[in-house]
Amino acid sequence: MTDTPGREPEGSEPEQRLPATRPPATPAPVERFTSPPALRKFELTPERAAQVVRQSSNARWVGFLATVIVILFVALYWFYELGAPLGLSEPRLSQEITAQQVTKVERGYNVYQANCARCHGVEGEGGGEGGDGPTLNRQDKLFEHLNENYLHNVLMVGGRYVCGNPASIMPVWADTGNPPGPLNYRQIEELIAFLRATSDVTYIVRDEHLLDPKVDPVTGEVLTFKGWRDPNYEPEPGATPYPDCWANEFVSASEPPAASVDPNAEVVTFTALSLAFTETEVTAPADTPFTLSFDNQDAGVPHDVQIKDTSDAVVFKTATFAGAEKRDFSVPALPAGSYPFLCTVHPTTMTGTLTAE
Ligand code: HEC
Ligand SMILES: [Cu+2]
Repeated sequence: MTDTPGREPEGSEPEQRLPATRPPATPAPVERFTSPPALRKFELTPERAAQVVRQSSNARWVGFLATVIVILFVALYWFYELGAPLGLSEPRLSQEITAQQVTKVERGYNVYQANCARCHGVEGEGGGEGGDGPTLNRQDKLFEHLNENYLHNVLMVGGRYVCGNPASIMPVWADTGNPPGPLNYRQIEELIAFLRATSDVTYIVRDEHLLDPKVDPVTGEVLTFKGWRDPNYEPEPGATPYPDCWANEFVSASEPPAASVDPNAEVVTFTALSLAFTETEVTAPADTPFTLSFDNQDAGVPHDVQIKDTSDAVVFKTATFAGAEKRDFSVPALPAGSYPFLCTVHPTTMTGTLTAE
């Protein structure tokens, strides 16, 4: 080879150059596509031939089974993930959602018992020992009034949201409220899940931190609870919906007609202040009608006076109204004796005895 083709030094071989000449193409002989005779020297023995047949049949089986396994796996996984037909199993995702819902309710139960039961009652029956919260477990209330949105707002804004009473004793609960309360958004969610939980599911009382089921130390059984809301509840046809403000729940219930008060009758005064009757021992004239003057001094809080006889039958009940307001009622003649009285809004804390003599 040289760097300067055509100018090779004298006497050297002439350089071969492109395009290189090719020998003319001759058609390839047919034998070229068959194996050379040397390779066919050894024929397959019949044993070897049988072995080859068997092996390829095995290989086909392996392939077939592998395909079947893959198909079965895909089918089973499909049903596991999306639910078997005919409702034989639930889709995995909705199982997971149910399980998380149960956990939420069970945690919400603990949050409720720790924070709310003292005012709203262990069972949501209202009027706990710490203050006087309204009932939360009434079906007509849970049906629509206590919806998720409303509960969110009440826990965010506090008791003043409920009836617009700025002096409400229920504080703000959410830590995003103003002023911030003690519960974070997860606890609020859990509380709402608990308050809306249905009564057809039995939940387990769990330890707040470990989530272990709590066991009754006496019977050794796991403690359980049920939701409050009856999922099949339907309001009576024509029933009025639950009032926007819980205080009106009592006001709208069977009011005694406002009878005209006899100006000459003796006046007996009942006073409600700070969720209590200021006088728990009251004296009234026997066998003669008298005027019950009820002075409700609790602004925004409904109270009433219900007088019973010793057999627990109601002999008289005033209207239920929010204070601060004073109203007079005519009480029919009572035979001499002693009569327990109470406020039906706060039946556990507001009680007293009326003596007719
Ligand atoms: C200090 C007592 C007290 C505590 C504790 C308390 N509440 Fe209340 N709650 C009230 C009072 C009182 C009202 C009525 C508001 C008003 O009109 O002043 C009320 C109202 C409500 C209402 C609205 C009820 C209705 O009929 O519209 C809901 C819901 C509620 N509370 C949930 C809770 C929850 C959940 C907790 C626990 C985190 C809780 N409360 C803790 C006293 C309390
Ligand atoms: Cu009362």
